[in-house]
Amino acid sequence: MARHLKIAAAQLGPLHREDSRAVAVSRLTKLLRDAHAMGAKFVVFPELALTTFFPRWWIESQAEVDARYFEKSMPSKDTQPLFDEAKKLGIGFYIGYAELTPEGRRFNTAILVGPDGSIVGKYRKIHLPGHADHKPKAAFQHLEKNYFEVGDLGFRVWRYLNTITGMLICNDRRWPEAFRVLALQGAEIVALGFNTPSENLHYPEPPALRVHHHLIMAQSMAFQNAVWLVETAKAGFEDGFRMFGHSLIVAPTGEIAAKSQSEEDEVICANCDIDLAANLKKTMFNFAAHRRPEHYRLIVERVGAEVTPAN
Ligand code: CDV
Repeated sequence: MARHLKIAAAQLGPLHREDSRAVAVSRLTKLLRDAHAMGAKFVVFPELALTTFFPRWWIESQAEVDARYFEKSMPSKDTQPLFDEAKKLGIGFYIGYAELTPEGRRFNTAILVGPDGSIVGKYRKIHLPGHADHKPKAAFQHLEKNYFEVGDLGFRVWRYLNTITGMLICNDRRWPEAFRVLALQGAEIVALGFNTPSENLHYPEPPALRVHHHLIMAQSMAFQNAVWLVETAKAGFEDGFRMFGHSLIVAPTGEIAAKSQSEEDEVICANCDIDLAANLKKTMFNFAAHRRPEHYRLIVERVGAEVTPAN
């Protein structure tokens, strides 16, 4: 009998600089209840879902950054109500947050929480976009390389709600390697939260084109790796800076099963047939039969492109 799992993407509208953790947690808890009312058993929240997207600002005082934006424990007194509500409703969830470890290391992190409220898995973002240097003339910045270390936990999957589930965060969705490493471990679901500015920091680009790239990447990554892909945005004009919505649930066929309509708090849900990928995995994307890793060595040996013609 086919396995079905009702999965929700719980999109957040803007969270402003002045919004407290209590505001964020109460909105997340409301979204969780909405998802439960739709029958969801697994809810995917965005990247850095407890605060505004602070890497858009250069902030001199690390003490201020740590106090305002980083979590020293998870759950904490502030976030416990979300865990309690999820446990009460019997729902599992993915959520992203800025992690400050006891050793003083900082990561852009996501966790997978079981329906019993326990933390099942942790992922620390590996593809950190943007820059580390201060660009005071830019309209906004993207300082993830300043505020976070590259994740040290690798790309992993977990047994979760009778599926095999992996986690990624935002910019990871642009890198086929990340998905393939999850797929090679048997991933059936990939959960991912994102914050993507509607404007390009580096050069003028129509916002619609940025959404187009987001959609084609999601559809191709889901299909080529035969996984259900759930991508959840934090969206809207956050402290005046716009980020697009377009939260998605994509089937292993590459078809969009659900898509958000707004740039506000919004839940979308799909009844996902986890076994939908079985035929694809036995035929076109039967990795064991068709992959040729002996010809893929450059993928791990070379980081940047180098012009190396054969003639
Ligand atoms: N939070 C992100 O990782 N955002 C990047 C932007 C900077 C391009 C993204 O890939 O959406």
